[in-house]
Amino acid sequence: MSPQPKIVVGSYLSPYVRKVLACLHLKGLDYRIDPIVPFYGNDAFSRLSPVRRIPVLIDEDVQLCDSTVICEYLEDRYPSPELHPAGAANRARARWLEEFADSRMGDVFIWRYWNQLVIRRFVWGEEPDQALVDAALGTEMPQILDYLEDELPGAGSYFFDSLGIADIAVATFFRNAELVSYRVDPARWPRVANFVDQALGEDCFALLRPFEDLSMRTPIARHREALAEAGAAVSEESFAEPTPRRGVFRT
Ligand SMILES: N[C@@H](CCC(=O)N[C@@H](CS)C(=O)NCC(=O)O)C(=O)O
Repeated sequence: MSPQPKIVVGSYLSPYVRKVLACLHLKGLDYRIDPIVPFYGNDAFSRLSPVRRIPVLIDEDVQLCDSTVICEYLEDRYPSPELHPAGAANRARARWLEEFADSRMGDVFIWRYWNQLVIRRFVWGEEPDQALVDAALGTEMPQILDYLEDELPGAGSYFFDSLGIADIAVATFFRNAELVSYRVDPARWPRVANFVDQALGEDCFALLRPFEDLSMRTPIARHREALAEAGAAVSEESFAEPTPRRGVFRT
């Protein structure tokens, strides 16, 4: 009997969902997606994800939360192609870059920037806090870009020999930034600008673009239907409900 396709719970617009989808693609694994915005998760979603965050992976009897946990599970269970570099020191550095992306880039790119411009408007019907957006654009994003510019080995390069988990974890945040019209200044951060173009041009990201663009221009209540019509591999069942709830960690 052929294995059931994996189910990924979470919107195409989440950088953490995109990270998992990119890993699934690179490993050639089939999946279906329940493209929910996490605030719209129902009670069954709360049981699946006790902190009400996406992504969640359901792989037959295995249910996992957190993009890093999910990608490590995929790496353990489907080791080829390997998404971590060879050698203990390089593997540790790749994990650090992934952690830096998930935590620091997540904080700035998503909570201080995307949250203000997209979530506040389209989930809660609130105006953005312009001071937070300005601080992100003027101070915090440049600090992150300075750091990444130093960490990248050279123009046209990934962090290690070939596209891997560190690249995926970092690049995914730039796609959200791009969706709200942010572009890396190539004169100030040439390595990062080059890295972003190259990484986001890889099939594992590029194939998701139409579904991300569609999600951006479609009211949340119609995401699932519109994505299915556009050919996304949408799951049969959904963990969504019509009314949003505030998140466990932040409002
Ligand atoms: N560390 C988690 C972070 C996941 C996360 O923050 N997901 C966001 C969507 S981009 C979410 O579900 N937010 C809802 C909330 O925090 O209430 C991971 O790597 O999966």
